[in-house]
Amino acid sequence: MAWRDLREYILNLRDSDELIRISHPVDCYLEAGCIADKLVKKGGPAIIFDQPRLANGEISKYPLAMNLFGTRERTNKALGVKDPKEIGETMVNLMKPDIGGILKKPWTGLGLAMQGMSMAPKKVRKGACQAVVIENPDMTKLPIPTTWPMDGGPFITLPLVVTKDPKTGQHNMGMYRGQIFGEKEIGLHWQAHKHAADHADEIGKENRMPVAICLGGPPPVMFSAISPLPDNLSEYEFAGLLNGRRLRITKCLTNDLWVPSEVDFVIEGYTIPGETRTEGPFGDHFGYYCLEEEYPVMHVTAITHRKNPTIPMTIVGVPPMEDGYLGEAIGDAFRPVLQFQHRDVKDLFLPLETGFHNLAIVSSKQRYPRQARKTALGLMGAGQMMFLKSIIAVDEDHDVKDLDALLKAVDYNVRIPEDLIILDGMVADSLAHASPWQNVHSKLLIDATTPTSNDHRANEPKMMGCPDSLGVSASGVEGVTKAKMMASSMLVITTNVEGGPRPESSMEEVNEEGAKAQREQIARIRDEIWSLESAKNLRWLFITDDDADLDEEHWRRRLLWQLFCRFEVARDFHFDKERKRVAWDATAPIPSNEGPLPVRRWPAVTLHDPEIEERVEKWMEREGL
Ligand SMILES: Cc1cc2nc3c(=O)[nH]c(=O)nc-3n(C[C@H](O)[C@H](O)[C@H](O)COP(=O)(O)O)c2cc1C
Ligand SMILES: [Mn+2]
Repeated sequence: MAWRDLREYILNLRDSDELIRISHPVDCYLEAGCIADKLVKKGGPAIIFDQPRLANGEISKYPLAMNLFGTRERTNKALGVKDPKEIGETMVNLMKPDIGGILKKPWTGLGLAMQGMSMAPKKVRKGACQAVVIENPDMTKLPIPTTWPMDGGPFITLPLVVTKDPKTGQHNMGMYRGQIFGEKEIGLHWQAHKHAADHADEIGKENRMPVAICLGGPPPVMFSAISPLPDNLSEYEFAGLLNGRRLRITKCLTNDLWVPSEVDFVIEGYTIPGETRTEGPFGDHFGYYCLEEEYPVMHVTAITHRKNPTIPMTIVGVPPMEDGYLGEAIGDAFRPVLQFQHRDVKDLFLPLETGFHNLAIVSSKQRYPRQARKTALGLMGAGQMMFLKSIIAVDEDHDVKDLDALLKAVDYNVRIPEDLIILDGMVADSLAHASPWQNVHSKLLIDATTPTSNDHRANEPKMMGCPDSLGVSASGVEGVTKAKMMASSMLVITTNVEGGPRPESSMEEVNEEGAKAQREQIARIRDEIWSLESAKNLRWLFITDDDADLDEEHWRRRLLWQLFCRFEVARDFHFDKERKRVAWDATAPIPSNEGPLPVRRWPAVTLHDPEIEERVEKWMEREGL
C-alpha cells in the first residue's frame, strides 16, 4: 500500500498494537533514547512520547516518535512489502524491459510503464508541510534527543537533507545527522563521499548553498534518503517508485529548493562555503562515539510544519539497533540490483553486528579459477561498498547468513598466505575510528572458496587442525584471561591491556610508552601461543580485550562486533615467520604515532548513564514492557 504521510503509518501501527504512547513527561536528554534502545533490543513496539521535555524543562508542543522501524516486520510494513527484495526486483525489471515478452503480452509492459510514471515527482503549489509557519524559528524548541551521555549535544538522527546539484538542478535527499548548535545553527554531517558533499564542492566560494532538512513524511520517503542510489537516480524518483505514488514536492519559502510536500517538518536554510565547525562527539552505529571532525554549518531561515506533526528520531549504538533493520532492508532491497550488475554474485550478507561496513560475506559463482576473488574485488568498488573493511568470498551454494558454515569454510579452505589478499591505502568510511588515517584504511579479502577443478591448486592436500587441548594450554599463557577454540584452526583469547582504552572513556592523548607496552604484550602472548606444541596448525589467532566474556550466552555476536570494530588490517594483522599463521589483534589500541602505523584518538563505547538506565528498566518492568 502507499502511505500518504507518517500519520497514516502511525495509525496503522496503533491499530495493529505495535505502538505505545507515553503521556507523562520524558526527557529528550538521554531518557527517551534509553527507552527506545531497551525497546528495540527486545523487539518491542514503536513509541510516541506525547510530552517530550526539552533541555530548559519546558514540554515541547510536538510529539516525538522513536523505534518506528524497530523490527524486520515493521520495516517491511513501512516499505509496503513482504520482503524488501521485491523492491530490487522491480528496479531490475525497469532496467531491462524484456522487449520480446512485452510484444507478446503488451499488458506486462503497461505495468512497467505505470511504475515508471509513478517515479516522476509532481510539483504542487502548497504542501501540507507548510500548513504552519513558525514565527521565530528556534531549533531548541523541537524535541530532539541527546541519545548518549558524551554526545556533543542533541542530534537530529532521522533527517532528510535536501540539496541540489548547482549545475543540473537535480535534487538529492540524504540522511546525514544534524547537530543542534543553537537556535539557528545545525551541524551537517555529510561525509566526503556523499552526494551533498559533492554539491557543496561544486557550489563555488561565492555562493551560499541552499539546504532543507525534512523530518517525518511517508516512510518510503525516509527510506529513500538512506538508499545507496546510483548517481543518476534521484531519491525523489525512487520514493515515488517505492510508494507506488508520485511524490508531491513543494517549493521552500526562503530558498529555491523543492521538498516533499507530505513531510511533517521542513527546516530551511543555507550553508556558507568554507564555514565549518567541530561536529560531535556522537555515539554512532559502530557502538562507539564518532571522532570529532570539522563539518559545515546550516543557518536556519524558516521552519514550517504540517498540522499535528510528529517528529521521528532514532538511536544508534552497539548493535542490534533500529538502523540495523533499515540496513538489512537496504541489503535485501538492493541485492537484486547488485546481482544484475555483478552477475557472479549469488548472495551477499553484511552482518549488522559488525556495523555493516566492516564485513561482507559474498557467495559467488566459481566456474573458472579465482572467479570469486574477481567478484569480491568488483563489489569493493560498487557504490557505498567502497567502505568495506573486509570481505569473505565463499562457495556458490554456501548460506551467507550461517555463521557456523562461515567458520567451517574459513577453517577448511583458507590457506595462509595464498588466500589472503590485502589492499593497502583504500577508501575508508569516515566513521572508521580504527583506521590509521581519516577516510583511509586497508582492506582484507579472504578467499574461503573451494578451488575449481581446473585450478592448479585443486588437489592440494587437506589441511590439518589443532587438538582441542590447545584451548586449555593457551589459557595457561601469562596474560590470557580466557581462551576458546572456535574451529580446528582457530583460537580466540582475551586479555587485559594495562592502561588500555576502557569502554566507558575515550583516550585522546598519545601515550607512546603505553602503546609500546601494549604492542609488546600482544606480541609476547601471540608468540608464546604460537610456540605451543599443539599450535602448529593454528592458522587463526584472534586476540581481543576481556570486556568480551567468552562464556556469556551471546559471545559470538559480541565477538563479531569486537573483532571487526577494534581492528585495522594493515596495523593489526600479523603473520608468523613462515607466513603460515596469522594473529588478528583486536585489542583497543592506545593512541600513538611511533608504532608501525598511527593509532588516532580512541573513542569510548556507547553506554547509557547508569542512573537513567536503572530508572528506565524499573519503569519498563512496572509497565510490563
Ligand atoms: C540513521 C542513519 C544515519 C545516517 N547518518 C549519516 C551521517 O551522519 N552522515 C552520512 O554521510 N551518512 C549517514 N547515513 C548514511 C546515508 O544516509 C547513506 O549513505 C545515503 O545513501 C547517502 O545518500 P547520498 O548517496 O545521496 O549521499 C546514515 C544512515 C542512517 C540509516
Ligand atoms: Mn543521492
